[in-house]
Amino acid sequence: MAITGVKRDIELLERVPAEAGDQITVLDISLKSNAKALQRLLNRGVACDYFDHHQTGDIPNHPRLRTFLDMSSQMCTSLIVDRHLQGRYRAWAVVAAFGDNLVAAALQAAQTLDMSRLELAQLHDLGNCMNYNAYGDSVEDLHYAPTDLYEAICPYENPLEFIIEEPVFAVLKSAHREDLERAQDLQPQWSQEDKAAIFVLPDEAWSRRINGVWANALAQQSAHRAHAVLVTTGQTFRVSVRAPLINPHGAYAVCAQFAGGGGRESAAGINALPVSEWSSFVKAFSKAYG
Ligand SMILES: [Mn+2]
Repeated sequence: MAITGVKRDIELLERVPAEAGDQITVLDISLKSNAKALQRLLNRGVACDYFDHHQTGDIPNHPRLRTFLDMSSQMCTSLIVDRHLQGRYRAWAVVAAFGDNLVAAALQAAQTLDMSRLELAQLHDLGNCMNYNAYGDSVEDLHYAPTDLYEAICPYENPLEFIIEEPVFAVLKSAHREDLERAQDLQPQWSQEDKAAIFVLPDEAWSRRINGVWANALAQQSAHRAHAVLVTTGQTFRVSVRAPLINPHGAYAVCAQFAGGGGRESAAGINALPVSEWSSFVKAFSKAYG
């Protein structure tokens, strides 16, 4: 049995119905956010192997818990698992590392695979598509429920065979392109010369799927410009701010002025900005970057 969800859905352990004597494997969710549920499972007699690269908090010391944690910036969960499995499913680990945008680490891991440049490019594409399918507010926003995607890939030892045999890759690739094209048709809601621009996406599933990917694409396209991408959700906006790539600072400071704002210097966000605070947001953003 597999329990998973959209990318933002990380408190998964509290949904695990394991009993004494069961063995569970946890992948790619922060131990800090799941600490209580983990402790409960361990106390109940469940054994756990925990693989992750996010914030850990305190790591419980328990005879039934084995941890495989590595927070270094060029690591992701698939590469931690790959190390543990000694390369048994390395091509899939490479797909996942590409999907996490760890291109250098993916290429390095792929060195033992003896693949052509074209084959590696296909793994890269597949990783991007699978990553794209994780973004949305709920499973209903996605093209494939993550559990279905997991079951679809399970029979395949080789991702290149999966690409040929199953429709999933082609479906996700064209859906990704369509979502991006919709976003690219939009004009900024507000902009100041070539220094700063704010885009507002409508309250639709494609907006919720593409906003993060699109904000990164905008940053790449106009490296001198700061970007804010807002997704309308009823009476609020979900906000993503990207500082200019050539001077990646200030995003956190803009978002932290609003309730529910946070993130990093280069990329930050606000969970639910009331629509009534639109002009305060424009002012803060323009003061920082205009
Ligand atoms: Mn991860």
